[in-house]
Amino acid sequence: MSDSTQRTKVALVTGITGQDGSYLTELLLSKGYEVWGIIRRSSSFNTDRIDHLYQDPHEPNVRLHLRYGDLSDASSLLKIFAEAQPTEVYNLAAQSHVKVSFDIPEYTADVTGVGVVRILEAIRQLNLNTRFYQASSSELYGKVTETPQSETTPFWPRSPYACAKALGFYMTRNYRESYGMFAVNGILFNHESPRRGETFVTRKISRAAARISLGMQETLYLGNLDARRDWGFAGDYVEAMWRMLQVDDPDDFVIATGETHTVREFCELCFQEVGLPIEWKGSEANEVGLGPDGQVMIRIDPKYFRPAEVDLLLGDPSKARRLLNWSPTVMLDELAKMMVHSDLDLSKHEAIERGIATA
Ligand code: NAP
Ligand code: G4F
Repeated sequence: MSDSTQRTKVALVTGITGQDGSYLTELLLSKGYEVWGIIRRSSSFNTDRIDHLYQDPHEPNVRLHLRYGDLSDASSLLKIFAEAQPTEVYNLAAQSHVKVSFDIPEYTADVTGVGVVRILEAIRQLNLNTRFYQASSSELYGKVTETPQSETTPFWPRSPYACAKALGFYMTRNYRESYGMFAVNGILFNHESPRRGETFVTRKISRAAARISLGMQETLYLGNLDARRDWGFAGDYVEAMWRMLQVDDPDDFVIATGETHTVREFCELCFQEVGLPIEWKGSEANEVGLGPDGQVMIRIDPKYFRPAEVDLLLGDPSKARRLLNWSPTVMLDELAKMMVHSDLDLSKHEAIERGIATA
C-alpha cells in the first residue's frame, strides 16, 4: 500500500475537461499537487477548458499528466490508477445533462452510475491508500420533501441522471462503510461559470443575452421559466470538494448558497446587464420576453420541458460552513454579470473573426 503522507500529493481527476474539472485542476496545481486527468477520445478537440494548463510531457518536472480513458471501460481505469498511484481521486466525469439523460438513459446509467462502481473497485482492487470524492448532486432531492434541503433530506430522483447519481451516492457510502475507505459525497447544488456548457440554462441565457445585444442572434428559446435553482459559482464549489478530502473523518456534505431563484429571474439579470430590460407578456407556452422596443427576445419552446421536472432546489450549507469552514463568495447578481461579460467578450471576438465586426 502506498503511503500518502510520504510523497507529493497526487490527485487523479476524472472529467478534467469539464467545467469543474478545469477549476479543480487550477486549484490543485496552485497547491503543489501532481495532477492526473482522464480525457476521452473525441473526433474534435475537447480540451479547451484546460489548454491553458497544458504542460509538455517532454519537459522535466511536469505536474499535469493526461491519459485516455473512459468511465465505461474498467480496464482503462485500472491501468491509469495503477500508473498514477493517486492520494486523492475526484470523480467528476458524468453524462451530466438532465434533459439528455431522458434520451440516453442506459448510457447515463452506465457512465454516471456504474462508472462510480468501476472507480471504487479500481481503488479497492489496487489496494490504493487514497481519498475519494464523488460528485453527487442536488438533483437527488428531485421532488423535494422538505425545504431547504440538507444532508438528511430524503432523495426522490426525477430523471435517469438523478437515478444514476443515486447509485453513485450509495455505492460511495457503502464502500466507506464496508471497506473503511475514505470516500465522500459532495451533494452540490447547481454551480455555474463562464466555463459552463452552453446547453445548461444559465450559460444558454448569458450567451443569448450577449449575442442578442450584439445583433448576432434574434431569439432565445427556453423551457420552464418558473423552475427554481440554488445557483453558485463553480470556482467556490471546487474549493469545497478539496476541503472535503482534507478533514479527519469522511462524511457527506451539501454545498449551496442558501438562496433560490427562478430561471425567469436569471433572464432578467442577464438581459438587464446588456441594456435590454425584459417585459414579460402572455402565459405558459405563449409567454414571451419583450425588449425595450417591443421586439420578442425570448420565446417558449415546449421541447425544452422535461418529462418530470425538479421544481425547487434550495440548499442548506450549514454543515459545510461548520465543519469545512466553507462559504460561497459569489452570489447570483455577480455570477450573472461575470457570465454575461465573458460571453460579450467571446461573441465580439467571434464577430471579428467572422468579419461581422471590426476590432
Ligand atoms: P461537465 O462540464 O458536463 O463535465 C463532465 C465531464 O465528464 C467532462 O470532462 C466529460 O468529458 C466527462 N465525461 C463524460 N462522459 C465520460 C465518460 N464516459 N468517460 C470519461 N469522462 C466522461 O460537468 P460539470 O458541470 O463540470 O460537473 C462535474 C460533475 O459534477 C459531474 O459529475 C456532474 O454530474 C456533477 N454535478 C454538477 C453540478 C453542476 O451544477 N455543475 C452540480 C452537481 C453535480 P468531455 O469534455 O469529453 O465531454
Ligand atoms: O441548467 P439546467 O439544465 O440544470 P439542471 O437540470 O438543474 O442540472 C444541472 O444541475 C444539477 C445540480 O442540481 C447537476 F447535477 C446537473 O449535472 C446539471 O449540472 O436546468 C435548470 C432548470 C431546469 O429546471 C430546466 O427545466 O432550467 C430549466 N430550463 C428552462 N429552459 C432549461 C431551459 N434548462 C435547459 N438546460 N435548457 C433550457 O432551455
